[in-house]
Amino acid sequence: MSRTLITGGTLVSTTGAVATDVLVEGESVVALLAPGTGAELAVDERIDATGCYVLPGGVDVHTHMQMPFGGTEASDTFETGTRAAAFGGTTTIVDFAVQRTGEVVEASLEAWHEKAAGNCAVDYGFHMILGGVDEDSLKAMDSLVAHEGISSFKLFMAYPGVFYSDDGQILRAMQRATDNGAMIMMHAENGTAIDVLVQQALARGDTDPVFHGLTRPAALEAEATNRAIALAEVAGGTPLYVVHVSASQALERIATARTTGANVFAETCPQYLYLTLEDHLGAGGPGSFEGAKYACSTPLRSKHEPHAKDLWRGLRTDDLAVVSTDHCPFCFNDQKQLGRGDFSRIPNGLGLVEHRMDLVHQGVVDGNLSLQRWVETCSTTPARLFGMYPRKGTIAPGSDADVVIYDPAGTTTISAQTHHMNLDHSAFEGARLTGSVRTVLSRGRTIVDRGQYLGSTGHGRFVPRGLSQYLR
Ligand code: DUC
Ligand code: ZN
Ligand code: ZN
Repeated sequence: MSRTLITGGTLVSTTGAVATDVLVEGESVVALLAPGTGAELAVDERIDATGCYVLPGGVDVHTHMQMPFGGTEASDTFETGTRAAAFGGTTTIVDFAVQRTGEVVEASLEAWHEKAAGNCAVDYGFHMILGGVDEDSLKAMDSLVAHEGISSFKLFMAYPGVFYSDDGQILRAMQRATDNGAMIMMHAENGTAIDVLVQQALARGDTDPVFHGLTRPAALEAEATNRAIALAEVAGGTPLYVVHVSASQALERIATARTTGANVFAETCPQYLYLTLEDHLGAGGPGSFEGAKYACSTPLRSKHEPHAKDLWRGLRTDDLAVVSTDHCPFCFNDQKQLGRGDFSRIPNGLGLVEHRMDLVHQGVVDGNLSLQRWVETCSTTPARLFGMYPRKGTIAPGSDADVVIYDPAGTTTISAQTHHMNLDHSAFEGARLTGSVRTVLSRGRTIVDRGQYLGSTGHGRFVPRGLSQYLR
């Protein structure tokens, strides 16, 4: 079995940053050593990490590779999307397998396995979207938890006629999850009220991309978040994870629930920390279609309100436990054009899987987050929340040797010209960030080094997951 010693770096974990050497044997970490003490060890390779952070590979628990949505399909395949993830220091993704109304859950899961198997550059797991909650899908939840390594289910309070579940269906799925231990992930927006606002806007002739955001007000995210929390309580304390939180008011509901000790958790995404309704969704002003690049749901929020500041605070206080990406890319030149003249037809989603680690590290540089919290929100907690710890999310003897060597003095410039996602634009075009991914190991194998891809399609394996390890 090949042995690699990573020397000279600073190991960053949830508890701090300590000069440590890391010994890898085969696919696993086997020892943490005081700096320099492995000089006599027989190893096949020494990686000099002097001046760099050494951190557990990123875990992005919210991606949609090649998902059919909005009349088209997300433009990254498992192959292109996981390779891009690797370049950005993410070594595990958890993607959403999709069951639509009328489909058999197990068959939908199998179809997702077929898309991913043999195509991934990094390891991957699945959550299951339940687009149809009925007797069969409720039963399937038990079997997926017990036998398939799927321990989380996403429901939608938005998108009536597509993925939407009503409150009765949500309650029933939550009751099932209370019994089998699964996590319910919630897209919390009041979809039926939003649909009314959308129809009214279109009838007025308000068709620009900015109306995508204006018809999805923060109050309707907060209302749905509150309702999800109440339903989880009524269902007996179901573990609840609110996805893509964008609004201060929604965060406030989550924080309140957490003060009662409820097992309520939440994530946000980089777009909500940096991009705004006015400057991005409203880019170019009236008549411009540029903002379509930034149409995602939940939407970007107003820069005149304290959403981004509150979200950074939520990350510091753990009311937001995770930063994921909701990676769901659609190309501007064809796919996003579906919504020209009608914002409601713009395929919803941004492509960000490659840049999450860098964008959140920039928060460390800017003083919004500690170094430890960067690792915690981007790697360790997502692994724990979704039943993959300590195999993922930590550098410790026995864990998978998923390791990122990160140069805090490097620079990353984001551009569609240089990124690796299958996407013809970037939501962060031209952004210059402090810090850069230097080397990435996935299960002991170097898959990225100084901008060179050394991995291979099919290296990534399915990760069966257990129940959440982050419950209170
Ligand atoms: N939101 C998005 O922006 N894209 C995919 C699905 C979702 O909920
Ligand atoms: Zn969603
Ligand atoms: Zn999503």
